[in-house]
Amino acid sequence: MSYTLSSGIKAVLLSAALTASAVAIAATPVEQQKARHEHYEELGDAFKAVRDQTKKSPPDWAVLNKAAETVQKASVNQQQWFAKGTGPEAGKTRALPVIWEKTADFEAAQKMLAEKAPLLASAVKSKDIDAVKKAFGDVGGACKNCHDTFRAPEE
Ligand code: ASC
Repeated sequence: MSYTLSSGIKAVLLSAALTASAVAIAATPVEQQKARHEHYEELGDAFKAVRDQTKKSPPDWAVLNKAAETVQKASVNQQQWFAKGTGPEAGKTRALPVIWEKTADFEAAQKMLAEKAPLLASAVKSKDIDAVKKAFGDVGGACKNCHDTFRAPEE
């Protein structure tokens, strides 16, 4: 026996599944801090991988491509990592309270990365090393711009 589901039922099931996963992701503020930390470590590692490759001649384009895609994915919807209540009030973090005080400024800083990261990914795809180096510099500028204001310096 086989069942066919209407698209309406499918939509309901899909939305239920997404809600369940969103609940699983939500977790406690401390767990969210940990997930955020790991996520940005991964972004940092990918960024460093790009840097390493820009110093090689020729670069490993496959490594570059994977890293640039990781950077690009991470540039999308960064706000998801900064839920209210996940600042220093929740536990040890370098995320500064100003993130939740000057939200428009914070979102502008996120936007800088969202705009630069795709340029890095497309430069890699076209194997244009000069464009890769330029885009890498711009992406690094976006990282730094945000960190300067919204992240506490390392202890
Ligand atoms: C890194 C890293 C950053 C950026 C930034 C670029 O390797 O961890 O946050 O580069 O320093 O200017």
